[in-house]
Amino acid sequence: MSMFCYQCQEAARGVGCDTRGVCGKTEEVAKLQDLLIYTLKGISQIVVKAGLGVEELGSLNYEMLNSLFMTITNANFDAGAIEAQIRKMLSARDELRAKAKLEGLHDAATFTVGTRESMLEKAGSVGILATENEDVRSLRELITYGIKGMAAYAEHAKNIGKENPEVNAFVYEALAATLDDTLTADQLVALTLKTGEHGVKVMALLDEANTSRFGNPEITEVNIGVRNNPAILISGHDLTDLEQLLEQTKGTGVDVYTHSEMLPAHYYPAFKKYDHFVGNYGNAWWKQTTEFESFRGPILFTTNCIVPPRSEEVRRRIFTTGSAGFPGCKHIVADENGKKDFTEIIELAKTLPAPEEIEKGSIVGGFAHNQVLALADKVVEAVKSGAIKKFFVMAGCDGRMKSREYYTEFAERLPADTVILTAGCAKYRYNKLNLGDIGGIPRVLDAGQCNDSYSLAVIALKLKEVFGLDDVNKLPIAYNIAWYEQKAVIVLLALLYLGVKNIHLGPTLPAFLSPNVAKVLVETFGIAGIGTVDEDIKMFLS
Ligand code: SF4
Ligand code: SF3
Repeated sequence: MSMFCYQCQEAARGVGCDTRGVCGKTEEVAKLQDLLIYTLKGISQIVVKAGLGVEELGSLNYEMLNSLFMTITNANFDAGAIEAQIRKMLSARDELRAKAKLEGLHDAATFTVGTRESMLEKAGSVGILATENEDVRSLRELITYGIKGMAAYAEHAKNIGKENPEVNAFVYEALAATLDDTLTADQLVALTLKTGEHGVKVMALLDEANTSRFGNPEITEVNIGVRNNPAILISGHDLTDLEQLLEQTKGTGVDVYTHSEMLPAHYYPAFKKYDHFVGNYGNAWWKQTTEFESFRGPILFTTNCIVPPRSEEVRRRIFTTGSAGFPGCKHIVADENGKKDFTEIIELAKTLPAPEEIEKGSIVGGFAHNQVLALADKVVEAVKSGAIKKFFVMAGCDGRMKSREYYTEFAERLPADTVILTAGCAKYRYNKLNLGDIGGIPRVLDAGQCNDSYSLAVIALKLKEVFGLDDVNKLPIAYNIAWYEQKAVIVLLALLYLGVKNIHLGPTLPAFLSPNVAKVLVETFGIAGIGTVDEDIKMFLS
């Protein structure tokens, strides 16, 4: 077997990708990502064993986050960039080890490699399958994927100048633990929950960072049509990149549109002042193969989810920044102050035609915690009067699989006295349906990006308080979550930590859950998969 990866929902045959990723990841990139993760584990062991505090580690904290982020599904396909990151992290590791003078370190903390060839050879023996016991492997990977999602959110917060030392410290603690062969399955289960606890912390941190810098999201109608100017499409999750792009395109005659997970940027007051911030173009990430063709202008990827472009013409229009990368696409690096120069993208946009219209009209969103709590009286009244019978949290990710049509049908067939709470790119399965409203409250309330699932938890906890309940599971809220990549893993672990039970997860359960680990999740938390739309609606409403 040349590679092995099973970290996302589209893992080949529901088992794992072993020759080339369904996502387009090559064997080389998969192996280099494995080696990068292995290196981070080695660094973590040194940090933990030497008892180093995160405040002593300087830029290493950020580089850990960035490295983890580079290995998230669909974030970085550039072998050269990953190789360079391995070299950077190996030299940081060796410097740390020289200072710490520790005995009995794991191979991850001491191995050496030279050429790319030797890296690939080393990677072959340190990947996922190197852990033989399938339950231990399953728990180690579950924790590692949670940490990847956590790192992505921590990196966004850090870009806005917000850090939580506890989150940084936990990244080392958790990664070091994945090398520890003395830990029992029970101890790893406990660590999984602790990962969820830090997931709540990191989402709270990012929420604080975003809202303190850009204001609280508010109800917003977002245009989904186009204007007749050249334009740039921005995708991914990083709002500081968007802010810089909007500033630099001001007065240039170039419009800016969001794609996929960048849509919720329109809900923030800080971005409403830009007249050239026109609207959202297209749908969830996986539709980019056709939508980027019709957009015609340059595209800036600030994070995942990149799909390998079908043509050279589209590839030439794609730019990446931050942890994102794709071979042959220009990568824009920040200077030491975090400033990025997007001139080349803007100049290219001016030479290209305006986007082709693929839709008309608008969609509504902006229902993060502050906005929903401002409407709390109305919501509580609607629940008390019976106008709203149940809320359905349908947050998470979208993906290519046909089985995801389930979520559109589910939304369509829910009774008219139910409300969908959503966040993440899962929303594109139903945010353009005409589902109406209940006394002025829209039936689909979009809180924002996947990290804004935090808002949904805050709303649930507030409702619990308002209704005087002792358990969040007594609320009329059902959880039918769709997942794809590792950010959804940290969101799920955070919800479990908050005590949410009976979460349904689809369209398929993770391939990385061994039967025994899946059994623990089912028995302890009531986690379940999905069935047919009609049966599930009946089950949720009963
Ligand atoms: Fe396969 Fe998903 Fe891994 Fe890509 S990220 S190689 S699709 S399991
Ligand atoms: Fe989407 Fe990739 Fe997960 Fe942020 S952009 S939710 S899939």
